[in-house]
Amino acid sequence: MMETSEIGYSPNEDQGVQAFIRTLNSLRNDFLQKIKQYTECLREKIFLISISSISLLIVLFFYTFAIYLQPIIFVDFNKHVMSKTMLKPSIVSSIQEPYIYSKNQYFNRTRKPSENVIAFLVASFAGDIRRAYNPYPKLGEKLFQLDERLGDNKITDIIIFHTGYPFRADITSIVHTTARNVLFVNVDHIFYKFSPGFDPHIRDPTWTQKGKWHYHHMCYFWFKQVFELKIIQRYRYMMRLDDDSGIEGKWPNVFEIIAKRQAVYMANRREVDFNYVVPGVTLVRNLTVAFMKKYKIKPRNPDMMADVFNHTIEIPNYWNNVEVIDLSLIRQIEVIDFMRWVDESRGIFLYRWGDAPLRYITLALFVNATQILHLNKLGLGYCHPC
Ligand SMILES: Nc1nc2c(ncn2[C@@H]2O[C@H](COP(=O)(O)OP(=O)(O)OP(=O)(O)O)[C@@H](O)[C@H]2O)c(=O)[nH]1
Ligand SMILES: [Mg+2]
Repeated sequence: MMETSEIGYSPNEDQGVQAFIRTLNSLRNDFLQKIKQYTECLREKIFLISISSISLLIVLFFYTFAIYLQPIIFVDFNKHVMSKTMLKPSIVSSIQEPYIYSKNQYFNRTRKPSENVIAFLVASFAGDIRRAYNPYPKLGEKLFQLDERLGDNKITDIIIFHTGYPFRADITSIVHTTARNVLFVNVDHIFYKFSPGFDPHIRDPTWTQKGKWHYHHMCYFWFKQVFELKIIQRYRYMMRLDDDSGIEGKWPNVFEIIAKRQAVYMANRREVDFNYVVPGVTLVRNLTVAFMKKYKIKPRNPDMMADVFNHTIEIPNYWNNVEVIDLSLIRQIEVIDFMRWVDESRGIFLYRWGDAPLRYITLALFVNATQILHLNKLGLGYCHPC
């Protein structure tokens, strides 16, 4: 105290300093407390931001992945070639058809299937397609004509592949129209399928007839699916006839002719699909080239293959509203591989590659010119529409 007095401090002044120091200490403690709270709060926020960023990154990753998996507008055929699944040998798959109704069953009789078959595809009357109609009355007329005009002694089975549900009256009227065995085979279980990976929900077709994708399904059916059906495996030759087409005049037994001439295809007249009508149809050439390269295939029919490649804006086809085909062709491994390539390229759904040009290319790849017979050269008449 004496010393402080000596150096000029009074006791009151000392107390004042201490109070000031206490205030400072308390302020400092408050400040540190606030800093601590703020740091904790910041840590919480950083944690939340990190979680949000990680979630965002995960979402972005899956989004990019999903985009990558979407059908590509231009099919990368080289990548296709490298795909591991491509190297697996193929086998004919035989999908069991769940609903078959046959005339034999109707008359409660047993009869062996014929060697060959005449196949139709129709849409049963339904209200959920744009142009709903009942195809069976007209089909009945077609079957009657076949009995009259085709010289096969009315022994060839008829298969009516159909979607939906024919009325009982439609079935009975058909089975009484023809002397042949008739089988009604429901194909709902396959008809509405798409090529693997194709998303019909987010895409619009370049071509629509009846329903949005119906025409594409029809092409897919006649190009590939029909040959995978179990019921088809028992037959040797298949004649396809559309319900809007007909045979005219007297036809000989075309199945006998094709067998005798050791042919594998009976062709209708040549037509073309123009790229400006069917955008993307010419892209089928890329797939064909990649396929030939991969399997080192020299086309068995160079003229037909040249026809595929020599016209810039068009792809040729045989108008296969009517055709006769040796089913053993479609059972060959390399032919099945080609069909699978087409399927996996998704070209049928992306570009509406028709079954007719695809069949033409199949023939160009695997069938000699001498193995193809032509209706016009045989003098066989045909009508469409009729
Ligand atoms: N079940 C079913 N059958 C169909 C459908 N579209 C076509 N078809 C049948 O498939 C066959 C071929 O169909 P079309 O409409 O004649 O097609 P296209 O032959 O390419 O066309 P055109 O050359 O004009 O005759 C016909 O017998 C049709 O009845 C469909 O959406 N569902
Ligand atoms: Mg037709």
